[in-house]
Parts: sequence; structure tokens; C-alpha cells
Amino acid sequence: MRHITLRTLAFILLLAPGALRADSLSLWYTQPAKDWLEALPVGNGALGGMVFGGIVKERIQFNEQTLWTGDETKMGAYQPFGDLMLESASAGPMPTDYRRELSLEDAVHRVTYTADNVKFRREVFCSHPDKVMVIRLSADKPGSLNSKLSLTDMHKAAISVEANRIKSVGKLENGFAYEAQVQVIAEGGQVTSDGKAISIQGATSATILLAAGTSFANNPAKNWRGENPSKRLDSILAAAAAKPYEQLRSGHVEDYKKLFDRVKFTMSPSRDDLPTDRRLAEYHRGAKDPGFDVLFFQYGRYLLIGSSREGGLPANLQGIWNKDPKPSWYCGYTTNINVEMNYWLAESTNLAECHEPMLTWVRNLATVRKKNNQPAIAAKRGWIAYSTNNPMGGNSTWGIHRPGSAWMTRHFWEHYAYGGDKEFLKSIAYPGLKEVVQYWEDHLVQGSDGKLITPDGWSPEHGPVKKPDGKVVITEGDRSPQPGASYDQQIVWDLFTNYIEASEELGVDPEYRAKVMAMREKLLGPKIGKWGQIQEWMEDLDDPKDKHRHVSMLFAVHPGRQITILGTPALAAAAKVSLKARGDAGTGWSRGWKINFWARLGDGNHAYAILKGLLSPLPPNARGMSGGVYPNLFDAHPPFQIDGNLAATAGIAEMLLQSHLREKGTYVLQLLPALPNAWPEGKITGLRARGGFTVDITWKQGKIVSASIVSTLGNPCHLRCGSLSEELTLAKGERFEFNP
Ligand code: FUC
Repeated sequence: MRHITLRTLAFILLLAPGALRADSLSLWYTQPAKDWLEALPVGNGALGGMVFGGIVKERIQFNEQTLWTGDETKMGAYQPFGDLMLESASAGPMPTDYRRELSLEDAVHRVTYTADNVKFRREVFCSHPDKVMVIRLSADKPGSLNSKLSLTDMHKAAISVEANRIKSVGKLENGFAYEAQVQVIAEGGQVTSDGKAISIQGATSATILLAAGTSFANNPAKNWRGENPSKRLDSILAAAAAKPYEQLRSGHVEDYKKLFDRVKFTMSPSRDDLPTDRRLAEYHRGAKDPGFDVLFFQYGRYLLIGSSREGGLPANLQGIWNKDPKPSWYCGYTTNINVEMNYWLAESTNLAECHEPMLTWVRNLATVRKKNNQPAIAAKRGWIAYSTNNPMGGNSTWGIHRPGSAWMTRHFWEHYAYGGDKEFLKSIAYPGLKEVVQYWEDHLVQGSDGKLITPDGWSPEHGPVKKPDGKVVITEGDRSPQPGASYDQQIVWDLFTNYIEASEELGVDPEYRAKVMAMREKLLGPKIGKWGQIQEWMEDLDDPKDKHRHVSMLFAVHPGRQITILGTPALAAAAKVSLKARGDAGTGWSRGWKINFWARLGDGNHAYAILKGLLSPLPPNARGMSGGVYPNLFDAHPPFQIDGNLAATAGIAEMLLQSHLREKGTYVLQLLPALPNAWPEGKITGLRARGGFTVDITWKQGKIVSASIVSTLGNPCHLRCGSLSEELTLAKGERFEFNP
């Protein structure tokens, strides 16, 4: 009986306005982008484009993730590649029915309009299997396509045009060779070149292929040098050009959907009938549109799939999308939160494969750091790093970030905790965690009260400064060395815990494990200060008016697990005091973190309020520390940083399902732990929980209706939802239907 009811409910949900439309998960606009922050991103993990959707002039600014200056010793910066320009001859009457949209369902960007009674259509996507950007132009009247194609290069490389191919070939100052190639295949009509551009005349449709790459190799043993990209690009283009457009498209869609479709999320109403810029404005004004939260959630997953695929580099500060040769913070990997934050969603929203570039990068960084080539961060055992890094282990020398290696290697543990890959645990995660544990074994000092403290850390990126009048003021900047900063203490606790659990899983090193357990026991723990807050520093220095964007003393709440509502209620209450004092505002990523905090603290309405604040519309020229989103829904620090997008997705997942708590080694799966009033009904399928579970949840009137838990590893779990609880022992592959 229940089954029938649920199916009927699902059917009704499906029939809700907009829910059945193919483009219900899309960002769409009725005018072309004028600014880069209005353009829409496409990406295959390595190659990316920002599509402006112009009518007479289309601009696709493109990137390839390995185009970096710098090396193992110098930071350098992530570089934009160039622009692909398409100019149409048509200067006829004003086109009508213009629409540009980015469908998150198939990862295809589409522009459609009518001019001179001809319907034009332009599709753009970046294919992961075929390693190319594909642009398809078509017209519904034979012979109506006339377009001129040109390429620009951001580093003044020579551009050559031969027959139907344009090439830019250059070299960066660090010696990396790079190249972009564009090929045109027209159906009907003529393709000619004048040495500068390629013209398509009188065609009915045309396919344009773009491939780009560098001689970078993601391998420290090869000193990061690989082959000149030219031949590789030749063969990529030859293979892609041999496939009909439909085949390229279906190969791309199939590959993308394999990842994206794992999580389905519906909430209604969903105002996808509104163009995204208007929709954002109305949402901000208070329109009821939980479908917009769904769109933003799925956009985060889209962006991670587009900027982080196996074998590549991790998503940088802007994913892979960057137009600026001198980007803010080098468009690099900032380890005092930003790069880790990029990956909070990877496991929980069922994109574990997209986590791989981060895991590999951490291993590579460890390899370079262990060469101890920088005295300030040299280590006897293990390694540490600076705050800001490039793909090759080069760094900015601002801000030594001692607990960074512990934070980064927790990603090894998380990957195992969700997926249960024992081989990965044994060969990568365990040794990776252990050497960082050894660093801290060598580095911790004993305070007068016998507690172990980190002697020279910080709480990013501010700290106490003594003024001439003797007053201590908390001031922005790198304020290390600070002994016993809560941030460092909590990250070391987390590292020790991850290590202990890893060694238990593998049944290895019992003596060392016991030693680490003893050290964890003696670590200075979180302290509650004079106004009821979690102390940020060893001394009670916190200013209740401090609104700093980093909320580092709450690492233990999220992503850590030292402070939990069920396990340490007094500390959890103090965490709320700290969080309220810090306020709901902040940079985009700071707001993203706060969604996760409030979700972990079980306050869905507060988490939602922060999400709403994060979704404040900002113009492309916005500056400052206020957070928000640009017209293309890129998160604003400002400037654009992708971490806020990705953290918001992770936070939404955290509002619906949590699994950080363990009771006697068994993971606790908390269903709907922080559901806000604004989401009275909905359905999500395919979320993942630690311990190896895939979870579907349906709720109505703010209460769970049903859940389905599939065990992928055969581990036990405790299921909790409000006051309901179930102890489960499921076999591998077994499904449990929870019908409270
Ligand atoms: C951290 C933050 C900044 C910025 C930078 C990329 O240093 O404190 O706000 O987001 O990363």
C-alpha cells in the first residue's frame, strides 16, 4: 500500500510545473552576456570555456588547466589561454526569440534566436571522452550560415591559419610549450581562409572543434615536463573530426550523466520559467522557489565535474575558468581552507572520481615538500606547506600553514571512509596520514599543565597584536607564531583520529596507534571562554565583535568531528555562541562554510538563512568582502571564487544527510538533520554516507516520509531521524526501506 502511495507521490512531484521539462535544471537568459561574469561555463575537467552567447559576435574565452607559470620553487599563476571569436555577417533586423542557456542535465550550452526568418542554433560543450570543445552552428534554412572564426592568444603567441585549421603555438617563461588548435567542418557551403581567420559561407551547419594543451606533465618525477602538445592535439582533433556531431554530443552527454545523474533532487515550486537573472532577483526579494536552491546545489556538482576529472589537476580557486593573466591569489590552491572546501561535496554528492585530482595533488605536494627545499618549512619527518601553492609544489611565501598537511591528508581518509577502498587505504591514505602524524609527534610541545600544544601556529588569517599602549587587538594578517591556536589543535586532533581509525581498519601498527591515542588524549582541547564562546586562541582573547571571515576555531564542528551536538553538547552550544557573534555575512566562501556549520549544529533555518544571503545578486564589478553571486551564479568573494559554490552544495547535502558521527566505530546516518522550514517537501536520491551507504530521502510537511539505504560495503550503521532510530546490519548490496 505504502509503495503505491509513494509512487503516486513521485508521479505528482514529476508532474509539478517545470519538473518534466528537459531544461528545468538550467541557467538561462534572454540576452547575451556583456561581462565575463554573465558568460556561462563549460568544462571537461581540463579544458574550459566561458560562453558569452553573442549574436553577431560570439566570444568563447577558453582555458586549459595546466597553463601555469611558475615551477617547483616559484608560485607563478594560472593563465588564461585565449579567445575563440565567431562573427556573423548578419547585420539585418533585430533577431527575435533569443535565448541562451546552460543545461545542467546534459552539460550543453545552447543559444537560439531567429533572424531574417531563419532559426539559428549554437551548441557548445566540452567533451571529456573526446578531449575537445565542440561548437555546433546550425540554421533551419539551407545555406544561411555565414560566420568568420578567429583565435586570439593571451601570451602573444604566433597564430597561423591553414585551410580549415587555426593554431596558436607558444611558450611560457617557465619553458612550458602550449598550443591551441581549432578545426572547422562545415556541411554545405564553403570554408575559406585569409591567413587570419576562417570563413564559413553559405553553410547549413558547421562543427568547430577546439583542443588545447601544454607540455606540463602531472608528475614530479619527470620534473613536471612532458611532451610538446602538438602531436597529441593533432590526433585529438583527427579523432574528433572523424566522428559525426551527434556522436560527439552523445558521447559527451553519456559521460557527463554517468556522474551527474547519480544525485537527483527535486523540490517545488520551482520557478524555472523565469530567466535566471530575474529568478535570482525574485528569490532574493523573498519569492518561494526551493527549486532555485536545487539548481544552485546541482550547479556546484556541475562545476566540480567540469573542473576536476580523474588524471587532471584539482579545481583551483576558480575551477578552471579564468580570464586574467594576473588573477587574484594566483588562481591557485590555498590550503588554509579554499582548496579543501572545493572538495567537501565530492564524496557526499556522489562524485568520488572527481576527488582524485585533489588526492593526487596532495601526494605530489608531499613529494616536493619532503625535498625540504625551503628552510622555513623543512621537516625532520613528514611535511608542511605554505598557504598558497601551485600544481608543482611552488608557493607564495606568505603564511606558513603548519596544519595544512593534516587538513589535506584528511581527504585521503574521507575518500576511504565513503568508498572503502582498502588498497587505497593501505598504499596511499595510511602512509600519507602517518608521516604527517610523525611531523606532529616531533613538533608538539608540552605546556606547563602537561597539555600538548602546537607551538607556532595561527588562526587564519588574523591574530593578536600588542599595541603600544599594551592593549591586545585582533588584527588581520599572518600573526604566527601563536602557540596552542584552537585551529591547529583541532586539526591535529582530527589527524590523530583519522590515523587511529585508519590503523584500526588495517589492523596495523598497534603500538604506534596506542602512542598516538595517548598523544590525542593529552592534546589541549577546545575551551569555552568568558562569553560562552569557543576560544580561538589559547588565551581568552576573543572579541565578540570580531567578524573575521575565517571561523577557524570551529574546524572541529566542520569539516572536523571533534565537536558534535550528540557527543559534546556543551562545546556545540559554545560553537553556536561563536558563530552567532561572527555573524551571517562574510565572503562567499565564508558563508559557504557557515551553511555547513549550522547544518552540523542542527539548525536548518539558520543554514538556510546563510544560503539565502550567499545567493544575493551582485553586479560583475562588485568588490569587497560581502559575498553573493554574479549573474552567472558564480560565487563572489568578491572576486569570483568557486569555493563558495562548491561549499554551498556540500552544505545543502549536509542539511539533508550527515554521517560524521561514529558510535563505537559504527557510523551514524542522520537523515534530515537540518531541514529548514523553507523546504517543506522534497526528494533527494543518491547521496552518500561514510561507511559505504547510498541514501534516498523523501519528506513532506517538514517530516520524513521514507528513506532507502543501500549498503555498498556491508558495514553496520545507526540510522537516526529526529527521535527515530534503527540499528542496521546490511549485507553488501542490500537495501533497507525506512518507512517511519
Ligand atoms: C584565503 C582567504 C581570502 C581568500 C584567499 C584565496 O586566504 O582569507 O579571503 O579567499 O584565501
